Amino acid sequence: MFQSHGLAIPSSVIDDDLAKLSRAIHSTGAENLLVLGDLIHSPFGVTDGVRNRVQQWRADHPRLNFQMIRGNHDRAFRFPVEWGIEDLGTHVQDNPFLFTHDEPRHDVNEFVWMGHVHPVVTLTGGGDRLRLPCFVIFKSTALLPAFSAFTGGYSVSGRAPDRRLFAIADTSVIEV
Ligand SMILES: [Mn+2]
Repeated sequence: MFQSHGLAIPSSVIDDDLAKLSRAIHSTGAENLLVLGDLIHSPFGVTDGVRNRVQQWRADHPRLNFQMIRGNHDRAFRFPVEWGIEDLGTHVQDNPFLFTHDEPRHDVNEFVWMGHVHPVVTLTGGGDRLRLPCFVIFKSTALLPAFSAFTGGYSVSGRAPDRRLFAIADTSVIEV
């Protein structure tokens, strides 16, 4: 659910994102959903249509525990009560993990999961270029890929000794 520069994005993008989320919830049997910030890009993009669509989706998942950490884009946004979101503030600790949006915390011993950067990796081969969202895993920090297909990303490339890259290719996650 991202709206670029305050413009409303096509409702099909929101529908696709929500459908993908529903598939992930059903296939994993997840009871808890934790969003690491930037659920919305701009409050101006949350039209009545968007608000209602998410409300409808939420009603379809009544038993889901929906939690979120605030991102820089939605730090001041008042999430509709009907969305049923538990606001966890800037970070949450769940040993041995710490979840945050964009505030690296080097004062903790936990393994930190972060959003915000949403890395992508470009694979080349046979004259083709494929740009895929990816996880970047460092020794004590991991960067999550964006969930929405509408989101851009920070390009990472090449092998490095201090991190591993895992690309999302359709329904598979592969180390590259
Ligand atoms: Mn962000």
